[in-house]
Amino acid sequence: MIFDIEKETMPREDLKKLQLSRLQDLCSRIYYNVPFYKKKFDELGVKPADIRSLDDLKRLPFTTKQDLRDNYPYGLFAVPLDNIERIHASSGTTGKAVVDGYTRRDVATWAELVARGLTMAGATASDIVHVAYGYGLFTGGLGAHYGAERIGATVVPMSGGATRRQVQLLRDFGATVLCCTPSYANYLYEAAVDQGIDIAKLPLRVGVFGAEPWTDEMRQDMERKMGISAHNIYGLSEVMGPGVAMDCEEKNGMHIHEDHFIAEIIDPETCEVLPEGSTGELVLTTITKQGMPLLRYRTRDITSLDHTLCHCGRTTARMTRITGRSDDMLIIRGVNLFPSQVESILMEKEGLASTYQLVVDREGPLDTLEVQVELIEGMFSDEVKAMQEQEVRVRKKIKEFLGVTAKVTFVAPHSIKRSEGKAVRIIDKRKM
Ligand code: DLL
Repeated sequence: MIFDIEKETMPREDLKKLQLSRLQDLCSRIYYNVPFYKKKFDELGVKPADIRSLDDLKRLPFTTKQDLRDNYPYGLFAVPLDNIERIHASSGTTGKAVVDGYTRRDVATWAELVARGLTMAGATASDIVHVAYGYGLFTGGLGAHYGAERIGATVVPMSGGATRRQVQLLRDFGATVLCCTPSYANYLYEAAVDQGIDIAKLPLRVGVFGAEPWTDEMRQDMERKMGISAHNIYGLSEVMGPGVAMDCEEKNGMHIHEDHFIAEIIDPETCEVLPEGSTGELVLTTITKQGMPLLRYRTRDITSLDHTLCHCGRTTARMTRITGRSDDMLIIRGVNLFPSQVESILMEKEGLASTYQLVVDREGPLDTLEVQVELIEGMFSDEVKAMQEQEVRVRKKIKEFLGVTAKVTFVAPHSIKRSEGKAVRIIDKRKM
């Protein structure tokens, strides 16, 4: 099913025309209403009227997370505060919070885009949607909530935490759709096993998982053990929250709602726009947002775009699974590495759980990497030798495929701290 057949299957030529007129409108709105953008345009000698084609986007300035921090809290709003209906923010681990303001229309658009995504995942008005993303300033909970209401589903606004109770209510309320981070879904699965509940036997049939990187191997594992169809959902607070892009039934990249966002891929070092199909940093321009529109926002997320037609019939571009944020990229003795690359290798090995951590440290001038991975229940062996041999096999594979020498340590089931939201995959002792 397609939520908005006209917009989601629009011929690309028409879509581009719509994008251009919305981009021109955006440029006028921000030039005349946001001093930060007026200054940037003036410095580059560009006026809104100079934007005559989508290609002219390249002439416009980028916006970075630092720009948002410098204009904290309301400096980038393009409407008077009276017209802001909602505020969300992401705390970030360092520095000031990054704030986003939504007008009434922005909230309605957001609900509609999440509704499109839920429909792509196969959810309908007959579903019971259990939302275990956190509610509050984080966009996950309320974003999924409004989207589920918009398709007419029954919403269970559970939020994160109280994991034992979540499992009981998943069973008792008969949820058919679960929205949470993939790592929390794994945690819920483990908690269910502990309580003697087999999630695969519950009515649950769809997972809407996102807010953190995860691999296709992890998706397959979750689909198998939980008896669900698991879909990837992408978004970020600054741009809207969940609902920027979503997997359809083909699970072959996430469809970007291009009538609302223009996506570009740039080289994060040179900021040059890369040719179609290249991997690089995703840059998003919000062409319909009123409250806090962003021009060429540098997401730091690494992905690539695919414009080929999808079998589902939608004409929008798809972004590949995010390998990681450029901020999360580790450089171990000169080799660039994302946690998700290690995850792909771990998930191929039988007996290893999906809970792992990369511990980075320094010995003298050299960086060291230790991969700690949990064994699944029943696989912890007293036979030290057998375990060591297995560890060596994983180490060799990491070296062979990623070019990094890592120490691999198998740890007991449930020994790595679980998160109720985004998983912590990197412990960087060099920074402590
Ligand atoms: O995580 C919004 C969201 C909520 C998305 C619920 C999906 C579901 P932030 O907390 O601002 O917002 O974090 C945004 O999380 O820039 C990515 O690095 C990462 N991220 C989000 N979705 C995915 C995904 C929400 N599907 C940051 N795969 C983004 C990989 C993701 N990374």
